[in-house]
Amino acid sequence: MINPSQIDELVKQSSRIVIIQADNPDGDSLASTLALEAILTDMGKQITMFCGVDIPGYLRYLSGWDRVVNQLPGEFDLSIIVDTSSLLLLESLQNTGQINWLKTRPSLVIDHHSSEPTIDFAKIYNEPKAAACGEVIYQLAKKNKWPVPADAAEFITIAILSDSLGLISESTTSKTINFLAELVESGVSLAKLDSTRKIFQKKQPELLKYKGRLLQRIEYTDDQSIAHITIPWDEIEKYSPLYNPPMLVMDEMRQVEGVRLAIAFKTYPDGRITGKIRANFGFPVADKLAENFGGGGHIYASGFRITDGRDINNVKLNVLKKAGELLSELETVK
Ligand SMILES: [Mn+2]
Repeated sequence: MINPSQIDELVKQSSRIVIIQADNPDGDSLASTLALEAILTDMGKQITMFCGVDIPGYLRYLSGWDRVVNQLPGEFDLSIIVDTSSLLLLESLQNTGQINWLKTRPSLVIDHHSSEPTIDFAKIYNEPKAAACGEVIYQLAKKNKWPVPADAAEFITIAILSDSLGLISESTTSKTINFLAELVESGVSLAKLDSTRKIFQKKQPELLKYKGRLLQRIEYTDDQSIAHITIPWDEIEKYSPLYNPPMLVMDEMRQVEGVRLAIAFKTYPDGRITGKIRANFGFPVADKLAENFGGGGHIYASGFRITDGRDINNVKLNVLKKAGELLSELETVK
C-alpha cells in the first residue's frame, strides 16, 4: 500500500489529474470528488472529474456535480479513483474501452472498504476503519499539509455525514467525530448543509405512491429475519432519475421486527442482476454475503452484481439461502 507522503509526491509531480468515481456514485463518492477537486485546484492542479454513469438527481444539490463528465481527458498525468477498490464498479470504463487509456498513466485509489482490492493497475490507499472516503481525504490533506479551502471543508463534511448516516454508522469513530468538530470549527455550518440537501430532496408525489407499492411487495424469509424486494428494469428506468428505488424502502425493511438483513435485487434488460445488502447492527454479514456472489463492501452495507445471465429466481434462491446460512452461523458462534 502506498503511504501518505508517497501520495503527496505523486500529486505534486502531476499537473493534470482526473478524479474518477465508480459506476455507483453516492453522497460520499461525489462529495469526496468535489472536495479533492477544490483541494487540488487550490494547489494549482488542473482537474477533470469523471463518472461513467449519470450523477443521480438526489445528489445534484452538490454544487459542481454538473462538471462531472463521462469522457477521460485527452491528456492527464495521474488518475485518482475514489471510494472504490473494485474493478467491477468501473464497468463503464471497461465497456467504452477507456480503461486502456486510463492505464497508460499512474493511478491511485483512495478508499475505505474492507474487501480485497480488485483494481490491479493502481496504487491502493485504503483506510477500512474510516467512516467515509471523505474522512480518508481529510486525513491525507492534514498529513500532507494540503490546503483545505472552505468549499472543500463543506464537501468533506457532506461526505462524512453521508456515509456515516449522520455519525451513527458502525464505522463512525471518535476520530470521525473529532474531524467533523474541526470542520465545524473551521466554519462549516451543519444546519446550512442540511437545509440545502432537504430542499433538493423533496420527493415528487408519484415517488411517494411508488414507495407505497414497493412497501407492499416486501417479502420475508427465514422466520422474517431476511426482508427482500425485487425491482424490475421498467421501474428502474422510470424512477431512477428521481430516486434510487431500493433506497426508498431499505430503511423501512430493516425496521421491521425480527429483520436482520435487507436485500434489494434489481434486474436489467441485458440480464444483469444487482443486489444491495444492508445488515442490522449485531449481524455483520453483508460483506461475506456479497463476496459469495462476486461483490463486496462493508460488514453492514455491501453489494454484488451478476452478469453471467443467470435467472433471477435462481439468484434470489441462492442469495437468500446463503444469507440464512451466514445468519445461523452467527447464532452458533454466540
Ligand atoms: Mn464511501
